[in-house]
Amino acid sequence: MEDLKEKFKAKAEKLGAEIKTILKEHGNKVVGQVQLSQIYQGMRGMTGLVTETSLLDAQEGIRFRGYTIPELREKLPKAPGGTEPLPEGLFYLMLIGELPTEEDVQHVTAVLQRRSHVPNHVFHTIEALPLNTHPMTQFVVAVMALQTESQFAKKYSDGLNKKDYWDVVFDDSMDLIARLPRVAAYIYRRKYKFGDHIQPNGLLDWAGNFAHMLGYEDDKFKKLMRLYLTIHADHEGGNVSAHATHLVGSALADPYLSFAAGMNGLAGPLHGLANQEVIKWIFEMQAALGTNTPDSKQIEEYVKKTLSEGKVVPGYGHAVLRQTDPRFTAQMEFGKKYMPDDPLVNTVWKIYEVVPPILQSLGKVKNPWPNVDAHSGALLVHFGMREYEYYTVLFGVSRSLGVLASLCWDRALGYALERPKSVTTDLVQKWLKGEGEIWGD
Ligand code: CMX
Repeated sequence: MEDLKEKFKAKAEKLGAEIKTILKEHGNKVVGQVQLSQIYQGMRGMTGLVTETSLLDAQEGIRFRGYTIPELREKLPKAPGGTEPLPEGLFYLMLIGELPTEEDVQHVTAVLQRRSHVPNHVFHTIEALPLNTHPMTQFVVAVMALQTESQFAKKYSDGLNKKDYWDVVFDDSMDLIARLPRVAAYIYRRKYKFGDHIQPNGLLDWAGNFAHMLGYEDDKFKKLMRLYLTIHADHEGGNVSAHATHLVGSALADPYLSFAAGMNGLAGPLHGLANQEVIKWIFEMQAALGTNTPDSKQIEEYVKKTLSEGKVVPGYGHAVLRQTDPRFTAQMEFGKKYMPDDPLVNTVWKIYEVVPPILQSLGKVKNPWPNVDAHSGALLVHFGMREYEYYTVLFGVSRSLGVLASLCWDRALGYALERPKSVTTDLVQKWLKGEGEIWGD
C-alpha cells in the first residue's frame, strides 16, 4: 500500500508543479467559445474540466492514459490462464499513469483483499430495505452506510491540513473499491437468491472474487467479469457519474458521499441504467413478437414502434461518441469467441445491423451507433444472470475504479470547489437586446 501511495505522491507532486507553471504562464489563454445553445443544451462539447485518467475521442472511442481498449486487452496483466485484463491493472494505470507489471497488479489485488472487510451495520442497513427496492437504490444506501468508515471525514473533523487531503482520500478510495464487490454481491444474493450468501475467497482477484460471491463459478463468467469491470471503469470526466463524483468531491465531501452521488447519476436510464433497459426492451420485443429469434424485418418494425411511442432505443446514441463504441466491439469479440451461437447475443448483433440506418433516417440523432450498454446484458443472460435490474450495479462497481482514481488526483492537485456561473432566460433576453452581459466576473 505504502508503495502505491508513495508512487502516486511522487507523480502528483510532479504534475502539480507542471500545472502551476502552465497556469502561471498561460492561465489567461482562452479555450474555445461557448455558444448559447451549449448553455441550454447540456454543455455538449464545452471544455470545462480536467480529468487525467482517460480521454474520449468522438471517432476512436476511449483511451485510458493513452491506451485503447484493444491495447489494454493485450498489454494489461491477466489472471493465471486468463485472457482478459485484470481491472486492478487498469486502476493502477489510471492512478499512476504507467502500465503495471504483474507484481504491481498482484500488489493492488492484495491491498484490496486486505481492505475488503464490510462492517455488519452495512448489511443490516441493506436488510432494512424492502426486498423490492431497486438494486441501485440498495447499492447507494449501502455506500452511504459505509460512510461511517471514512477516514477523510474523521480527520477533517479533527482538523486536517489541506496538503494532506489527498492522503486520506486515497485511503478511503482504496477501502471503498475493496468493499464494493462484497456489498454488491450481498445485494444480488439477498434479492435474487433467497439471501443465500457466499463468503469471499481471499485467494481470488477483485473481479474473480466478485463473480464467486455472486454465485457464478464458470471460468468464462470470471473472464467476462474481468473484461466487464475493465471496460466500464472510466469514460473521461464529463459523463454524469464521473462529473457528479468530481463535483460533490469538490465540496470536500468524502469519497463515500462523492461516489454515492455519482452512482445516483449512473442509475439514470440515459446513463448506466440503459444496460437494464436494453435487455428489458429485447425481452419485451421477444414477448410481443412471440419469438426468441426475431428476424431483421420484425426488429425493424419493433424499433419503429418504440420510436413512434416517443421512446429512445436503449443502448444506441452517445453524447460524445460518433462511431460504434469500442466497448461494444470488445464485448462482441468476447461473444464471438465464447458464445457465437447464443440466440440472444445473435439478436443483439442483428439489432446492430437494423438500428443505425433507422436512427440515421430520423435526421436528428447525432450518433446512431451502439454504446457499451447495447451489448453487456446479453452476455450476462448467457451465463444465467437474467435479473436485468441488477446490471447497473455491476457497472457501478466498475465505475468506482475511474471516478475514485480521479478523486485522488483532484485532491492531490488541490482542485477548487466547482462553481460555474448560471444565468436566467430573462438575462439572456436582455443580453440579446444589447442590455447587459451574461458572463460572470
Ligand atoms: N433513440 C431515439 N432517439 C434518440 C436516441 C436513441 N437511441 N439517441 C438520441 N436520440 C434523440 C434524442 O432524444 C434527441 O431527440 P430530441 O431532439 O427530440 O430531444 C435527438 O436524438 C438528439 O440527441 P443527440 O444529440 O443525438 O443525443 P444526446 O447527446 O442528447 O443524448 C444519449 C445522448 C445517450 C442520452 C441518447 O443518445 C440516448 O438517449 N440514448 C439511449 C439511452 C442510452 O443508451 N444511454 C446510454 C449511454 C451510455 C452510458 O452512459 O452508459
